[in-house]
Amino acid sequence: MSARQPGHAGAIELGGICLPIMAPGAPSHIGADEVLIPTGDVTVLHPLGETQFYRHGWNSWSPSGWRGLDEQPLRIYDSPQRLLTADDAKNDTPLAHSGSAVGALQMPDGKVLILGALGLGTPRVGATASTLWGTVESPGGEWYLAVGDELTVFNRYATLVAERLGRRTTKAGPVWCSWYSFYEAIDEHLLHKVIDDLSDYPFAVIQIDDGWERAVGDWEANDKFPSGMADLAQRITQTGRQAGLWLSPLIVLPDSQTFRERREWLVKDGQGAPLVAGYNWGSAYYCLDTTLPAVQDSLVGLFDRCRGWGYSYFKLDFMYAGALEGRRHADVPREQAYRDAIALIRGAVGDDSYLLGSGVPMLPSAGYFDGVRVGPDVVAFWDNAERPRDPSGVGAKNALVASLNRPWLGHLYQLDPDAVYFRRRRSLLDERQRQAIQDAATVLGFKATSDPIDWLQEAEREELRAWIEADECVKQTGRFTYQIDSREVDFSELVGGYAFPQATTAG
Ligand code: 9PG
Repeated sequence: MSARQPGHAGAIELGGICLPIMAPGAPSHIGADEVLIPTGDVTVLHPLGETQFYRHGWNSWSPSGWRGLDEQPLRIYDSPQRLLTADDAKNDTPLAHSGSAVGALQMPDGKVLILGALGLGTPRVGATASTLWGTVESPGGEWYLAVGDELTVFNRYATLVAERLGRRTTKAGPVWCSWYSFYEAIDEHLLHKVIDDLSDYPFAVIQIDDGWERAVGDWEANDKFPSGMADLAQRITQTGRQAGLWLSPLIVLPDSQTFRERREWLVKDGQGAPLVAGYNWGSAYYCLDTTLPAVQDSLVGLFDRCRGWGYSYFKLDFMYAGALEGRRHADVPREQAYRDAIALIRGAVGDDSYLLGSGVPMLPSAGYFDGVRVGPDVVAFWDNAERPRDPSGVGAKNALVASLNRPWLGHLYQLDPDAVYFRRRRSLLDERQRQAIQDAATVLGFKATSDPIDWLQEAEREELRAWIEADECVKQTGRFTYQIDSREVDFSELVGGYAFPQATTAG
């Protein structure tokens, strides 16, 4: 029987409610109020009406959070280019509340009804006022269906995913990253000064971001780094830090030598032309076909080279491109093609390198990445007024909202909500907003900043030092509430009542 044909129709009782179910096979109980259902298309009838739905985004930058079923679905509006980069564009629709891998409905007694996939196959979960449904593009893991306390069932779901896909437990110490101060305007002279100024601060990692490479696709030092990348790594490691490097190893820009000379290495679209994998740097970019042996050899060679330079912390960006639908050499389901590629990279960098994923598909990254970005890019202002209906747009608010809606992913890898600012100059964040992003990094357990020491006032330097030295005791007490040591932190007001401005168009 095909996974698409319902092989089972019946009703089960979970948490005191009767739930008629159509599924490929019968549910089996693994607890009083939780069942596993075979992979395939699942529909659960529910009595909850137009309640709140939890939508989970496909990759690091995709919108995640709770929305009323009577509201507009949570998604990226008005920007098809952005959608291609920051969510699963193929499955996106303005016509349904739906998301990737897991979804949940709020019950009147405060519990939730959750449906989550325990494997790959590009699972989707959506809801209407009377159904909670799951679909897969290709057969994957089983479904987890449960009723219970919100934190309990999400944590249980993540634990079951980790049992099947794996989890990494290596933790990175505090990170200094070049992006959120200098962006691409880095050179070795500037970074030498930054590294010297940081010498007295207990950062564990100094990570060079975008701006060092010849081109996206050609991973050699550009003219701004005449001493080479090994020299820079050495300056970092000789002060006792781990040297970190940004790469987007699966994508290429048209101005790269790789694109010009290795056209046969690219994933193709339906017409046989190179598949457009997204837009950034003012251009379309393309994706390497990681099922090709020549591409695999090139990736292994690239990471051997970076390890040889002395880097052991890698921020791997725009990785979702390896999981886009397209024509590849081997006919492998797209999330599996991605997972095979990151398994290869993990093998090449070794078990002792730290891999931070950015723009990664969330579930398929479990077991290989040590840390994962869980929201869009932060910036030193609160909201992105120029893109009001794009929750993936850069901004402290969007980064905070997405990240704080994903704490359960912490069972799979470290959660990076993006950099914290200590500087008050060159920032438009008010103190409450600034403190909230600092607290989010504390509660999610990944501490990073981009502030160069000479941008900070004396008091800010001491705040930074105290934060990176602190080892707080954190406990989640509710959806958006935590205890940090003896301090209660409630993000609800900043993260809760998030709603789109009035819609101007439907799509
Ligand atoms: C370097 C940057 C930084 C940053 C990453 C990533 O959706 N988008 O179009 C989109 C574009 C850029 C982007 C994220 C999303 O930034 O998140 O930390 O490393 O690349 O170029």
